[in-house]
Amino acid sequence: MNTFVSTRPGSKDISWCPGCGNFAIRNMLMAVLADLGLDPANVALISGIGQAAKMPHYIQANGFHTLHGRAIPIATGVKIANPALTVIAEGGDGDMYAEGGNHFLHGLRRNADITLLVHNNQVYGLTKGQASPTTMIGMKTPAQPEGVFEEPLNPLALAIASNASFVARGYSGQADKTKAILRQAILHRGFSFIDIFQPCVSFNKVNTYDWYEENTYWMKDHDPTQRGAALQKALESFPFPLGIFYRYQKKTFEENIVAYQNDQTPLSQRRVKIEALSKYVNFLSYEKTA
Ligand SMILES: Cc1ncc(C[n+]2csc(CCOP(=O)(O)OP(=O)(O)O)c2C)c(N)n1
Ligand code: SF4
Repeated sequence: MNTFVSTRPGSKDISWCPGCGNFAIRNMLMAVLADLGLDPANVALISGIGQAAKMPHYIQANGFHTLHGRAIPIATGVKIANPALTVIAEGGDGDMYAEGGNHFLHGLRRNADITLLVHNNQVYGLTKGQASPTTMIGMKTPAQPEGVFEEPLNPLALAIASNASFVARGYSGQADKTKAILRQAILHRGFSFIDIFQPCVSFNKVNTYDWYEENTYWMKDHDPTQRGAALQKALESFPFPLGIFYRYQKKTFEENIVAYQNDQTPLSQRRVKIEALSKYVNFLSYEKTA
């Protein structure tokens, strides 16, 4: 069995707080990747900015820590360049739903064969607990001292409404069931989205481990092929359902692009044909006019 280790050569420390839900998500991911027999050389972890987004530093595999909110387009590009890679995009609720909100929407529509993990701690952890798009109404934060008054985003309902191909919610405090979802998400061909509740023990004193235990439940007898029922489940709250809400198989982004229609060679292994390009961009005969 291949192993995934949590340190990179030369890395000294980890900046997550003791007790943070991120540790469990990292351990689940390493265990599932190893269990699937994947080689770290064929796995790419792509993240934006935030505490959750530090994951590529804490798992030894290919990694790209990019700009705030930009993990999804980079992960899509990596997958197109080399479809043989298992590509995981990952970050926090602020990173993916606020700074990266636009990319989240279009990632759902585009259906590249990547897995998206959102560590949803309902605050901005790295910048000390300001409200994120999923913070509950009424919660007081350092930047919202009178309490949050905006409607929280419902990422699952949004994903199902967009006809995303795999939509699920897990909880970092319940590893076995969340690991089973993660495994199915990675095996799913297409864009697999999992929102994972992840307690921020330092800056979110409302949504604690106890709060999640009391306010979530695992769905039983839910048929994830039924979109209407999935949407109905996604609209439920207090308690919030956990599990796979919706699953739908359709053509992936890579399968739709012309470059792969007659040639399966990964783009990363092809030579740039300057002569062919010059047909479209006549830079070879550029002349100075002034
Ligand atoms: C364009 C931009 N805006 C704001 C910031 C500051 N910033 C860094 S991390 C962060 C919030 C991260 O929150 P979240 O994505 O929820 O992740 P967490 O730290 O909770 O895991 C912000 C606002 C930044 N680095 N770049
Ligand atoms: S601030 Fe919160 S999210 Fe960040 S490492 Fe600490 S507990 Fe985790």
